[in-house]
Amino acid sequence: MSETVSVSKDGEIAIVTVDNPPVNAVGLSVRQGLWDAIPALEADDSVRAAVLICAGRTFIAGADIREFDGGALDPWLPEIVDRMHASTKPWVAAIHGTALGGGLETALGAHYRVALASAKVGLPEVALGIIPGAGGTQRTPRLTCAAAAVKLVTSGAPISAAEAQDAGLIDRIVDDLLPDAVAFARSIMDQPVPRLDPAPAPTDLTPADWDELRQTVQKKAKGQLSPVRGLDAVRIAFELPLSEGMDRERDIFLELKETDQSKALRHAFFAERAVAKPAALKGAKPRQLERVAIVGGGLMGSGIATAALTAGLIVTIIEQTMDAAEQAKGRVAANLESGVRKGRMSEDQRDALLGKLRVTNSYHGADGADLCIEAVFEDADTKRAVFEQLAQIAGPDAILATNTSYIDPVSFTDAVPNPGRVMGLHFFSPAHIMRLVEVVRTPQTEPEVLATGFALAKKMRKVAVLSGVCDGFIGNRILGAYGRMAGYLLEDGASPQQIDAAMKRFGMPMGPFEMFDMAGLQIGYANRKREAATRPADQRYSRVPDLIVEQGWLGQKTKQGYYRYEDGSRTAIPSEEFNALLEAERGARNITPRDISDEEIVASLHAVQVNEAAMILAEGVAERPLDIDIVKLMGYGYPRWRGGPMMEADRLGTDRVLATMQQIAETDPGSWSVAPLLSRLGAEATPFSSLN
Ligand code: T1G
Repeated sequence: MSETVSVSKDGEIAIVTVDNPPVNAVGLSVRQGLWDAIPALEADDSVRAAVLICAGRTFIAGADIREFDGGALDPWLPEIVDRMHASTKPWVAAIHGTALGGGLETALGAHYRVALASAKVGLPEVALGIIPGAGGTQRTPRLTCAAAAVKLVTSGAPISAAEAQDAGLIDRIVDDLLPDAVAFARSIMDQPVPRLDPAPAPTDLTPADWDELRQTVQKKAKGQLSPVRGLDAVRIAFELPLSEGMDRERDIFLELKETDQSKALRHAFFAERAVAKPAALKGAKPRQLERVAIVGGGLMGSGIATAALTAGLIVTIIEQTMDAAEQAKGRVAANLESGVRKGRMSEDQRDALLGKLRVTNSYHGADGADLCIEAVFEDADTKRAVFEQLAQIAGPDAILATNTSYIDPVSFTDAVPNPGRVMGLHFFSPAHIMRLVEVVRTPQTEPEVLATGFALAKKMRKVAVLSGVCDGFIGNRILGAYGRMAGYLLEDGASPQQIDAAMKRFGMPMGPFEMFDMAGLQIGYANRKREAATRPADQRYSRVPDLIVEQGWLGQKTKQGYYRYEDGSRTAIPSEEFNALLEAERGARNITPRDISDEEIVASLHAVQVNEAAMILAEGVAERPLDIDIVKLMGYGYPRWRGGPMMEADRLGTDRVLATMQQIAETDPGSWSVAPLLSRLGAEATPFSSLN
């Protein structure tokens, strides 16, 4: 055996236990152990059947993703699964936790599968830019219908044990996993061992149906390759015998594993976990959280309250009047109702969560709170007043957090006693949906307070990234550079629709100008006024964003911004009025518009983000390039299959990004400096991944 696979017996039933914490990934040691166990049990006349079970919290959660960057190591999982399926003695997979990827594929190699009702099964490989590579696309279609197989493979989403049983992937749902699995094995050990029919799986789908399915999957994949290739592999199961289908699946799997998209998605997977362990928090223990008070029940405050309730906390919203407080409660109720409609919770769960919400117009709502979060108007004086009240009423050790998205927390909390308990918790709107939280440390914030912010984010099923203090922290500061460059490109000759279309082809959910129109143009206007005092005198200033706001064009909400909008529609329509304003402004600035290629737009907008990120890293506002990537992936819709701007810079070649930034800086030295990027990468243009 191996140190991760052991065999015991219960009479004539062999129990093969995989024990490879934390998630029983089927790494080399597990594969070797299974490879050896199968023939050993075949040769043991005292064994009539085998149960495959896992120790710890879950059944096998897949291949060991860390092995992907090295060469494939014998024994390969497909061969192990084939060997198990060819066994003359029946194997029963006993599933708890999540049987994912290679885990489900191993279970499909067994002849039967039993599971706890709480178990889930899935084939999430497409989320890693690959497809199942151990028979998942070939065995699933031979056990369930084409639609279910296509959905499992191309969505990557897990399904419950009950759904899997309905789909024919699980034989029985049991209460007490091991004894019930052994009993099940004993009940079938004298029956003929069931085998998958190697013939092409039957289906009534026509070639036209498959083509239509492929288009649907392609549209949903938004540029990602693996879902579409997963569909191709599933289709093969209905056209070729099993052995040929397995070969074709393996070819597609090996091809995708080497793609930039898969490397980026694997980077995102591990980065999403690494951000939770910043060096600054090493050894810091989070405090227990039970009660949260939120000051401000507007869009953000009610979203944060919804997330806190869903995380199991008791929540009090403090508003200025009872009427406003009741309106806040209504917003929370609407958010929870949306969760019911989307099947994320039952009506009873919704009611139970609402039962843990109090609303009040008194700061005494903060009595007994472990954590108070300020989510009022983005104005330092308004926030200062809130913290003065909280400092008087909340407990002396209560953690006091601000949801400010730009302003230095110290600038309005300097009067708070015990400043070590002050931090920023920058949620992204809508706060009950967006997964990113920037946990902002002031120079005084204690590590355990920050660790508590990270623990809160995890309870909310969000991803926290540690940020130091600067204008806009990590994400909005980079957005500032992005928006500034987009404005320059606009003045120099591009149109909003050209810039937005280029960025959507890059993979962004929307372009900068559609995004600004959606968010509302007055936010940027206020920020630019706030920044005016510190803006470098020789930095190019595009007046276009101010001119449109001063026209009363605030974006979607006024049906006119960079685009125009029909009543009740969010569809951005090129605007003659805007174009006229832009032309007039170009004339006033003596700018002769030039043709700007999509390539220049994408390269410029990427380079200035990476350059700003280099400054953020150099200042210690972010710890690692992967922190920057996760902020962009989780908070700004950056295409996950590119891994984030820093991963994209490595893919392009940091020397190319450096050259683009040098060109930009030479053209407009007052607005841009390449020094930060150059100092971060060095003349040898070190890849960012080596700095993680
Ligand atoms: N390989 C290596 N490490 C893994 C891993 C995996 N498959 N899954 C998790 N980890 C690590 C993770 O990095 C973290 O490490 C720790 O385990 C806990 O994870 C042949 C080729 C199972 C639902 O894609 O979805 O099979 O940070 O924090 O929130 O066709 O982990 O502690 O050092 O996420 O309880 C397919 C990926 C692989 C499943 C548990 N399988 N994992 O969530 O814990 S490809 C997957 C998950 C494949 C076959 C193909 C989740 C989880 P550290 P965690 P969790």
